[in-house]
Amino acid sequence: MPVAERALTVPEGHDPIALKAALKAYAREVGLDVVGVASVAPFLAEKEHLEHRQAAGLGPNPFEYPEVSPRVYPDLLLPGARSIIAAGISYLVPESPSAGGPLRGWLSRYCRGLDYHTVLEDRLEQVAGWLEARVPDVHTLIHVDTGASLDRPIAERAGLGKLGKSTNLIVPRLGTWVFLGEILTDASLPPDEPSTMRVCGNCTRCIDACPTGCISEWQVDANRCIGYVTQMDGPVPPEYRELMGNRLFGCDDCQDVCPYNARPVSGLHPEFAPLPEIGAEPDLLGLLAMSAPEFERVYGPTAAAWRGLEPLQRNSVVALGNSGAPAAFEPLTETLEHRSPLLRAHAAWGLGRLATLRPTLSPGAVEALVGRLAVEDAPEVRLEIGQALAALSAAEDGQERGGQ
Ligand code: B12
Ligand code: SF4
Ligand code: SF4
Repeated sequence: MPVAERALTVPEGHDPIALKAALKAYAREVGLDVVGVASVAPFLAEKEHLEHRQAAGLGPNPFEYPEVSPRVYPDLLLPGARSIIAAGISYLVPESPSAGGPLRGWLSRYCRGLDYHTVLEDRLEQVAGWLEARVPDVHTLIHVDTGASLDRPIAERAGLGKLGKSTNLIVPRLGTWVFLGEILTDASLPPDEPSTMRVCGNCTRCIDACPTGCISEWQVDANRCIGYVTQMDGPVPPEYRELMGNRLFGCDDCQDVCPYNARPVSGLHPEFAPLPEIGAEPDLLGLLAMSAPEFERVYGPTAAAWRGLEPLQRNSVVALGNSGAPAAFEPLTETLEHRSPLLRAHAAWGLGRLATLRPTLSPGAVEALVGRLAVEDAPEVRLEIGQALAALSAAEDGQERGGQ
């Protein structure tokens, strides 16, 4: 019988309400903090919004599932789907003391510990297995982040919390520091009511704090979000480099300022604590010197590894430039000789930036840049060197005029 026509049975002696209650209790037992059930009704407001974004050229972001329909009609993903079990897991852990020193980067909280995709998927698999053991012939489909499902709107519909202006889901007691995932199923479970919590009001803290100004109420221009920029392939567009500061992967500014994150519960899941070998503030020079196999060993278990080593090294070079530390001068001049043109190009920018922050380093930076230009073949690197030299010359002119 086709799945859609089948009336799925529930365990003997259980009604759907009891089944849902038992499932939620089991989900908490396996380490999920919030669980709810959403209906599979089409996400029509989201459909309109996604289409509007596409028409305006604001989406889809390269990390989003490209087609709209499977995102908003859940039964296109799992034929006969009747319910979506939405789950969230808190990832906030108590902050460790700062590693200190200028040559340190910074990792967003979501990628400091074990990769949440693996952790959450494992737990959702246990819940799906629990359901499959009780409901004959049930089908399930698990999504965590990378699937077509709209994790946030599903979680909101399932009553897990409310979406804030920053677009992050705010969960009572846990704040926004919550990973989301879901199980689509053809088992019929009674949906939960969406939360009646009223959020945000007149607050605009996330909008005001965002380094690139990419948040407008309830939407983010994803291509301008530092969370995206730090993960993109290829060169970082120049206008974002200063704004990145020492961020190596992700950005937490809109969450750090959110009043719902003022006193959230933390430390529920030590698996999300920074891995001891990396910490929250990785050593920039260590990352620059790292080999690919070493990177796989050290960063492989985290969510910061999926783009590979080069984007993190590129971001380290940007962070060295932004550090303004004299100790960054030598590593940057050495990186001008790196075999990767991407790193050489960013090293040229980094030297220009460093010497703008520390004018005493300017003559040495000019010498290194001119020396490299004499032997550099890659047009993109030559261009960056030219721009760095022009920026330094403009800065010098400005100082001379200021000194007159
Ligand atoms: C692509 C993506 C990104 C992109 C774009 C983010 C964005 N805001 O769209 C980038 C790379 C920038 C990004 C950054 C981050 N991400 Co991200 N990302 C995703 C992903 C894969 C898809 C999101 C998506 O489809 N965006 C498109 C927009 C349109 O959809 P949406 O935000 O899901 O839903 C909004 C719309 O539907 C809108 N909407 C609906 N109808 C209407 C109507 C109107 C008129 C308007 C204005 C809006 C509107 O309301 C919803 C929320 O505001 C999801 C996982 C998933 N599969 O859903 C994770 C996900 C959203 N990301 C997550 C996280 C943790 C982050 C970061 C915090 C990581 C970091 N520290 O750097 C930042 C946060 C930035 C931010 N303020 O959003 C979590 C969020 C958890 C939570 N509690 O909210 C998710 C759910 C991953 C997960 N499974 O846990 N991310
Ligand atoms: S993660 Fe950073 S850049 Fe992205 S929306 Fe939030 S504050 Fe803005
Ligand atoms: S910072 Fe303010 S406006 Fe932004 S999500 Fe939090 S409460 Fe809402």
